[in-house]
Amino acid sequence: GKAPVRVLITGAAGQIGYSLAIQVSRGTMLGPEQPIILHLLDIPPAAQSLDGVKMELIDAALPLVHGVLATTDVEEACKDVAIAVMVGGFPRKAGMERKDVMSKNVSIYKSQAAALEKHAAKGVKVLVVANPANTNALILRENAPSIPPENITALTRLDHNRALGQVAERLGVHVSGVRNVIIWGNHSSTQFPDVAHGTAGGRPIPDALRDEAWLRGDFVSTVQQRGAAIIKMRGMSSALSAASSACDHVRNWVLGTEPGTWVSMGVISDGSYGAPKDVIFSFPVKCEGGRWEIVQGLSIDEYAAGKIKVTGDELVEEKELALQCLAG
Ligand code: NAX
Repeated sequence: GKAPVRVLITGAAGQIGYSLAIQVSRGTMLGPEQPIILHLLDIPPAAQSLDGVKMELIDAALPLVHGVLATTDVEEACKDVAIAVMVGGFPRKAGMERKDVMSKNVSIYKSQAAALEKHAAKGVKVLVVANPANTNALILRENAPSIPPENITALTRLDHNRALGQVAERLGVHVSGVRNVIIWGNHSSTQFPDVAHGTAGGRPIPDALRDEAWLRGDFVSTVQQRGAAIIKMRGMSSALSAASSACDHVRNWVLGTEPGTWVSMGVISDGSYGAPKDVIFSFPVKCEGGRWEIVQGLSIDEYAAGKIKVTGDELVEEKELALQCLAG
């Protein structure tokens, strides 16, 4: 059989971590043939709960799992990991300034970047889930110069999957027939969910729907605000869908996207489509051989260009704030 791959999950005692640990363990992330060793990291106040998660993973008698390391030591957690899913972070609490939240995450991502750089396997692939996801990924990149920038990504696949789900519900078709939607920009309420190049049952989505008002109105705001809508319903934020989408992101990155299909990933921007350079920006990407590539040549109308500008501006602003925090 294959040698086990070490997969790091930070924030593993949290609610996404709880869902992600079992999904990874059942092969959703790396395939049903790939054995894994889980590295679960959290902070000392969550140590007991983290040990409880480890106990449950033992109890689930999982054939793919060849070991579970539960630790609060960042250096130990990063040792030889080939995949790192960064779910731990400092959430924004009511009444907190954006700058204060940013500075907490800057210090977390700075030290975790250093530990990854020092201890992770060569070629480690990093996915940042914790918010502000794009900018946390950028901080990680700034502080881990020996990790190739293309190996550091942020999660916008949940937004992408939400867009697929909304279109499928609206058309009354199965979600597997809907493809090639795009999330542009930031994983925040400025993101631009775009169906202009997407298809449903092989037909262009705009033709299948024939409802431009919905596509430019409620569709966009529903996808942008879906996280808040879930919190309102559950009293907790999205967790199973976030974990499932994180598995989709890594699986496509490692094992490839289907021919003729792209997905959305937050990746280092080269300025394609008028996005600002050197921020982590969500683009349509195709993956093959463990590498992603931004899909080129899509036409961008004035409406889309305006939306890309707004979310790009926000990312530049977040970057400036993060760099201020980094400078002290
Ligand atoms: P939880 O609060 O349930 O879990 C977070 C866990 O991280 C906690 O156990 C906490 O102790 C741990 N943690 C905090 N600082 C840490 C550190 N320095 N090292 C290791 N662990 C640390 O939050 P949960 O609902 O699981 O959400 C996790 C993160 O995902 C949040 O930042 C959230 O905003 C973000 N999300 C991002 C999404 C995306 O699409 N990119 C969607 C879902 C989610 O909202």
